[in-house]
Amino acid sequence: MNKNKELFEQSEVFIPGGVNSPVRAFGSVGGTPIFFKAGMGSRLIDENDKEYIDYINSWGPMIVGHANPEIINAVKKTAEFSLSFGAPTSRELTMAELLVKLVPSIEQVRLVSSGTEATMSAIRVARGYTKRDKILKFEGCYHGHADSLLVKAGSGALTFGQPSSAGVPADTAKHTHTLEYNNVTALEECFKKMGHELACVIIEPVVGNMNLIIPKMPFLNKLRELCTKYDTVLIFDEVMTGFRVALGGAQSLFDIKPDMTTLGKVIGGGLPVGAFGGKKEIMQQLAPLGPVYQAGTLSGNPVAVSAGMKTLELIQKPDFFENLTKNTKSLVDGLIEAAKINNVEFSAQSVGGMFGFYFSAHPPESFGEVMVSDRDKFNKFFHLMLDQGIYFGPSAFEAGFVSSAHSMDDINQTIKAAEISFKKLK
Ligand code: KE4
Repeated sequence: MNKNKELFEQSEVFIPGGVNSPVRAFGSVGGTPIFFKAGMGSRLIDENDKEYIDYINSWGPMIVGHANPEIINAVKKTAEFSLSFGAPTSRELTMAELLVKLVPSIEQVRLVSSGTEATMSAIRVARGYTKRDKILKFEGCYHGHADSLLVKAGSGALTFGQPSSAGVPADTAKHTHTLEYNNVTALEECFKKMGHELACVIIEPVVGNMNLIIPKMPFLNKLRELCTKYDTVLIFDEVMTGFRVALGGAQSLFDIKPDMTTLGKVIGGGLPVGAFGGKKEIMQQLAPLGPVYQAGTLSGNPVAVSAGMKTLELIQKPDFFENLTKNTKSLVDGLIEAAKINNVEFSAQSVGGMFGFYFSAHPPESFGEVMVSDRDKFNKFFHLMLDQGIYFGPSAFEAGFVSSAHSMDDINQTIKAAEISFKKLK
């Protein structure tokens, strides 16, 4: 009996859709989700004891691989002194100091327990600071599941073809405007029309939630210029790109200084940590100092922060991102070559330790272009690779991730499996 099937059927009885997060349900790729029981380095083991090379990394956090001994020890040591206090600890001070040091645009930062909390809070403080209600996001970008942000969202919301969610009051959604990513003209027109009404713009500075899309510099520069001109808060949602594409995040790659940054994933090392921060004058709006309320029982949780701190320590090692970027590029180049040999229309690209691949001639530059890539071929390829023990994201709208635990053997094994898969796809 396939234990994954058994467990999934049981889970569907007690958990909506059998999962605690929709993208895990394999809804768009079909088939049965894999139930994992262990991870080690670049590998995962499922309940049937089948081994996989993992390119999801828990959607980003596991950047130094699964069950990293130094992180596990840090968590064990902290846990021995209780799991939570609901009071300040020196550990979260150390984390805050480190985030301010590594991300210079952040003058003050507050820790929360998820990326959603980070973006939800950043939007609220931007609205409180500017006393404006309207916000601007980009079609296909996903910023977590707060009501204001589930409007033409990406990731799971896109995977299920429901870019806007039920349950979000029209009165809420009406304050959220969306534009096409990388469209400078649309941006200029929008600001001309409502720039003075916009509290903030929130953007994925490298998109990972409608698959991977790289911004065009004129677009990012124009965005920065217009936000400055209209006193609109520019929020870089670096929950996925932070400490993933570079030590200083995407903002360090493009040399653009946002007014606020949201973080998550890597800064928790696999445990629940999110953060939002930015200009001190904006962050001072937050309770208990200012009128914008925001709170959390487990915000800055010492055990979660210890996993994040150890992760951030490990990724600061010399050449960490150089090697990660090189290995990720080797994977992408190998996949492109394997597809070319088999005459399969395919493209792929990477930024730091994240990558995207598409069954279209060129990497997409916008939501519209993502939608025309061949999803049926993606789904077939996904399963052909999964059968060979290669675990990519179960959606054509997700980016993939390489960790420092992925060896060149792992990557070469993946490319060999891709050659077999592309041959079958022809
Ligand atoms: P969480 O609330 O899931 O920690 O973070 C929300 C979030 C915010 N901003 C960006 C740019 C994000 O990518 C995310 C979450 N990413 C998805 C993966 N595409 C999480 C996976 C899931 O939803 O299960």
